[in-house]
Amino acid sequence: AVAGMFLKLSVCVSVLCACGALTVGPADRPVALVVIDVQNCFVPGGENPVPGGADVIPVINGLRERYGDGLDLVVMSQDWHCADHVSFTSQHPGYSNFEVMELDYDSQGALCTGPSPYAVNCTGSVAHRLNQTLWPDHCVINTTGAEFHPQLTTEPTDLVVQKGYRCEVCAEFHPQLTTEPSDLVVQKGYRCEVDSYSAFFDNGGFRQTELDSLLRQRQVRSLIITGLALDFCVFYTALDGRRLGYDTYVVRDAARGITPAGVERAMAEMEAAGVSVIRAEDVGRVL
Ligand code: VGL
Ligand code: ZN
Repeated sequence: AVAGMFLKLSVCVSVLCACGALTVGPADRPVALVVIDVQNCFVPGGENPVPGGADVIPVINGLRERYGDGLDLVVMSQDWHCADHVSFTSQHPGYSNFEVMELDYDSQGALCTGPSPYAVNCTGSVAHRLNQTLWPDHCVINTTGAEFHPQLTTEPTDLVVQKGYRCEVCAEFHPQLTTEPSDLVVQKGYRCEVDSYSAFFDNGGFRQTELDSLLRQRQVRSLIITGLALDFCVFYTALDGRRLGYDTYVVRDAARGITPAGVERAMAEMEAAGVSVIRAEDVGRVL
């Protein structure tokens, strides 16, 4: 990334020297490719599939070939849920997949809505009511060290049988997606009691991921956002990116949505918020 920045800086400087009047374009500061949630759980065959989700992979792999050539950083986000995450239909008896329920939180972001086991630290006054779409279990953190629920008593003499890890490789990146050690990986949605569509904030705006500060440290100006799902995680990441002051682009053919109506609404809201929707073939103009 540093080499890429220097290369770009020196090219800019020499162009400026050569033809003084040229204005410094948006590419005078680093550009990040942001790859949202391209995980097995979100492609057909996974637990929470986005129609055509796998089609974004070659497009994204192609975009990242410009790394060092105007593209300075690749950010990968992962939906990274507790097995009993509040967004899972399985946690809400009587509800169905894709139904929307209301979840109440206090001012600190503690869940006040029972009967979730996480609704224990609420101070009593509801400060936020969030609409929560309920999803099939997906993107469950897969470590053998996954902790027991804090309210569950455990004893060293217990015989522990680990079972029911519903998606062994679900939270891993899709195997056809190119990844590099220099990628910045952001795991989101690991607070069990609140969902997190955006790679910047949870859905209540209670907590921030480290993404914004990492991008600021690297002086990133522009975000090129791709991935899944266009009407949820890509959409909210793009709105937050714009709100945080980044020049924000969404690559339409490097993203897929869950529903056509959702995609239509997301596109309109993004454009209204100042996010540019572009095509992969136009990314060169942004770099
Ligand atoms: C997503 C639904 C639930 C996404 C994540 O990545 O768009 N959608 N969790
Ligand atoms: Zn999720």
